[in-house]
Amino acid sequence: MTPHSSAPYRLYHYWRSSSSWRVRFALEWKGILYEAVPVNLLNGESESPEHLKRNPAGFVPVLELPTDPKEYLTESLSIIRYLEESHPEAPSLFPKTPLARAKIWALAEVINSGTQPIQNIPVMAMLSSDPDVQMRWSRHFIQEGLSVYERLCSQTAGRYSFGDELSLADLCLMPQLYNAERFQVSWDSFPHISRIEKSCRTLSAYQKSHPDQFKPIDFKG
Ligand SMILES: N[C@@H](CCC(=O)N[C@@H](CS)C(=O)NCC(=O)O)C(=O)O
Repeated sequence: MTPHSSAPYRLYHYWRSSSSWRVRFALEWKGILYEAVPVNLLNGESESPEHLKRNPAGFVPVLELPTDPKEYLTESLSIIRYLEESHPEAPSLFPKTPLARAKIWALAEVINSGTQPIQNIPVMAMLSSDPDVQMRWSRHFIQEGLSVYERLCSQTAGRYSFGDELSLADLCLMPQLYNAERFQVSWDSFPHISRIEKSCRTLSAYQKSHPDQFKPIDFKG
């Protein structure tokens, strides 16, 4: 899908990748034009020489900058920080004080380092080829991650994870909840997460960046 063909940024992404959704969400929130270029994680495209030149890990997302020569940025949180710093005029995703920023980074890292990597496709493939084993593993670690997030954000949450302003933390939490749903993990017993999710759902940036908007028409499974 190419929402804006003359856009300055090009985002290599996969529709269901939670790390990709974080960056799509940030771009939409900040109103930054981008062209979304799909990279298939299921058919070897992410391991192709072209993609490995963009990211040696073979992961998405990758943000291509309109520079000459082209620059490729990897790691979703680093990309979002780059967008924040290079578009300071656009709505911010980071609170002003160092203490507040440290708290939203901590929440983001509960997902980014402590939860998402454990249920990445290559990790699951190394664990077992049995889908039931993979399911039990993922459910366990998603449940754990969300439980930590709930307790941590109980000190800070308002409408969103940190007060009443959308932040990087929410951009990490929403895609993780999408994964939780896929793995049949409920967050009904987590009142803060439930409230934050309801708030985010109403945002047009959430809706426009949602995986459903990018799902290939012929996708089966
Ligand atoms: N820490 C990285 C994680 C990136 C990542 O794990 N991407 C996944 C999709 S969410 C991926 O590309 N996996 C490759 C694969 O499944 O083969 C980031 O935040 O960008």
